[in-house]
Amino acid sequence: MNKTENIWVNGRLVAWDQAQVHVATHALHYGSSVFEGIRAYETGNGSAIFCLDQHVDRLFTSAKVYRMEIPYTKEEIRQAIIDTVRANKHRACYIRPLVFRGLGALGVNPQACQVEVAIITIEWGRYLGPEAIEQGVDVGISSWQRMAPNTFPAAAKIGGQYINSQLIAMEAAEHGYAEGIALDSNGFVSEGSGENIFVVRNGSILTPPLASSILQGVTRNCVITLAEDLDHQVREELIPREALYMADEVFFTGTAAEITPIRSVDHISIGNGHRGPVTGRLQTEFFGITGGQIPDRHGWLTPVS
Ligand code: PPE
Repeated sequence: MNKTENIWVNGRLVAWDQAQVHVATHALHYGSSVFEGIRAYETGNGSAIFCLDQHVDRLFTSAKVYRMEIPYTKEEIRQAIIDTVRANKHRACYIRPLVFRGLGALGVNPQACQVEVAIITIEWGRYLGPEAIEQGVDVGISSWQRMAPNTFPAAAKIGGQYINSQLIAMEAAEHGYAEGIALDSNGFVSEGSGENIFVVRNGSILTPPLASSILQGVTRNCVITLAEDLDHQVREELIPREALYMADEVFFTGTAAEITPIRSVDHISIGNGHRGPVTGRLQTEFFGITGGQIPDRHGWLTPVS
């Protein structure tokens, strides 16, 4: 990770080396944080932040679920994100807003701890490797499941929940896979450690519903919209594991992963083992819009300057 010049911390921009926390920070002990991952793209007409409002909304929703009061308004956070990208003179970057419980008490109940906010921006290329977008990735079903619905609020982007993602990601790497796919507590397909998943078969597009313990991805929503623009209906329904092996195409979506084709699952090749036509058309739209070559017809881009 390369240092950037500025990090926004509790209302002001500070130098990278100054953005530090105390070891008694509650979030360090218990994962008490909510966060976002957002991308800014070089559009050919300056940089622009993708789906800024949707991400800020989800940050506040995650905080609400976790009974955490963010000490800024949505508009203030929105502006702070723009200011940080601008201050660091990025053309394209990954933005990480983080809201966490700081100092106050060491017990489990976090409510005595102050809520702190930071916004970090870094340069971040292809999440699953430089060739992934064209070649696709090899993935495996994880032995770790996503959390059962009465254990953690999967739809909220809460720091501590990412222990589950870390176990999935580390196990996948250990097995030589680019990523792992978790099943939900009923055994249906849920999502990757940091991506939503889509399945294409006989022209229909399926994706797991919110009840399969997924994060309701911003990119997932955009891809559903783009698919509809291309006259494909997307159905949110329970997906059994074998539907992955039987699929014509499978792909991941996420801010970091963008739209990444999956070419094999558990060493079983998907379709003909190459990026499929539906995935390709969705990528053309997605990268066309984020790259500024296709008009931003859904109003997804916020210019930085
Ligand atoms: N599921 C999970 C568990 C998840 O973490 C992400 C985002 C998604 C789905 C896709 O959501 P969205 O980005 O709104 O389309 N994962 C973020 C974190 C990746 C990381 O390594 O950290 C991301 O893509 O920014």
